Amino acid sequence: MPFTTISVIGLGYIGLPTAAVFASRKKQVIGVDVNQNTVDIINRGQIHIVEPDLDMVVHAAVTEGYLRASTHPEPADAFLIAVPTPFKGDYEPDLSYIESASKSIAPVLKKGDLVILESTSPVGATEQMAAWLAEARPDLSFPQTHGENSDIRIAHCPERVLPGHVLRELVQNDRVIGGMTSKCSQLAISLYKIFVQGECIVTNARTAEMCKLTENSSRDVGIAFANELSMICDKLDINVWELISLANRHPRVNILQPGPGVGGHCIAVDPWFIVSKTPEQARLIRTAREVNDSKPQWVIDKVKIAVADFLQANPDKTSKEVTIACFGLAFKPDIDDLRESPAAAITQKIAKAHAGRVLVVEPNIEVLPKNLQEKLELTNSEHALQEANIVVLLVDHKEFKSISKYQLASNVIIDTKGIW
Ligand code: SAJ
Repeated sequence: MPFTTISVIGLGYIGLPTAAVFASRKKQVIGVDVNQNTVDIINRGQIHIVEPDLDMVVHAAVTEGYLRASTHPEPADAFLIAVPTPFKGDYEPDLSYIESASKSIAPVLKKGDLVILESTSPVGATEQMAAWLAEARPDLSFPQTHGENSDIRIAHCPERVLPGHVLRELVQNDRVIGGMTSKCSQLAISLYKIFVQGECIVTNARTAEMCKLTENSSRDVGIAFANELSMICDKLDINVWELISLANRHPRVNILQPGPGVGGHCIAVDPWFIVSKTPEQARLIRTAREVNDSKPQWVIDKVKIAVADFLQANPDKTSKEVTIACFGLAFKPDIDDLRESPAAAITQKIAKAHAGRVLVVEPNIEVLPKNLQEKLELTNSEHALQEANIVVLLVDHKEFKSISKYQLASNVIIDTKGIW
């Protein structure tokens, strides 16, 4: 087996579970992160992110001595780069984390090593990473100049795991292996086969990069279609949920679900990597992003109309006396991740604009994060339904699905997920 020591650069939502799973297969794993606090937490056998069962796997890996974190790269046989690839203000991809990760591992590379880029990346990023490595290590040869005879093997193998199911999907999902040469792909397969039970399918690096972007864009376009339908149906006085369930009875139709917008760290970002490379061709992909990004404001406008209607029907009240309750803050159901969440953004904007009280129900958290504390009161469903005049359902958490029509009878309801 060519891999005794494996290094994972970037110990976030993808890097940490990947490092822990390699360690659980009794490989020596060095996790590297620029954040000293993250490194300290992991070295105590704890985790700094939320993912079911990850705490146990990391704890076992650290206490058994297979996983160790550090702020500085050390020699290893394989390096997996799993750092963020955000976009800049103009939706241009920001490769600066990949650049600094490559430059940080370059000094410890040795002949025979494998470097894998796992971060979701625009087409061409793997070649760019290879160029940075080659520039830093002129004493070693790389696939872009030496093909199958290179000292260093390089591949792009995008992660495709679903937050909340990461440990299962890491093992079970098929893996796209985009080597810069065929030997690069073969070495990458032997690395992933340490824990992957799904198929490892070989392609080139550019196709692997585009494949990951395509998967998330496909979902984004699908959700945009559902969101556009929801706004059309609102105008035409048609129940969009009924409409979609009827249309989905057709054997070749499978429409996704509308919602308050698209959140998370991937689907709302990755399509821009296609648009930025091919702006003239990627028209549908861009429009889908714009439709999904416009949905939160549409929901806020609905709430404003509901407040105005309520005041008209209750002329003795002022807007200060109208209480709004927002149900759900997470970016999708049954998780506690509030980052990049349209529900959280909508709630924050409602709190800013509304003169009266704004209550929040989020069963997956115990305290509101600092940026959401101003004017918002965290409470439970029962209390919120009792106090609120207007109820806005933003996330279809399982706790909310069991609320009955009877309990909702005295509130004005804006249901962005169609569960009530
Ligand atoms: N959403 C809808 N309607 C739907 C489905 C989802 O409005 O019918 C919304 C969700 O509420 C959420 C957002 O879309 O705000 C994204 O949620 P998601 O469950 O579709 O995806 P993520 O962001 O949690 O994970 C995605 C996955 N990609 C695909 O399913 C194609 C995952 O496999 C990727 O690994 C991940 O992105 C990633 O890291 O790229």
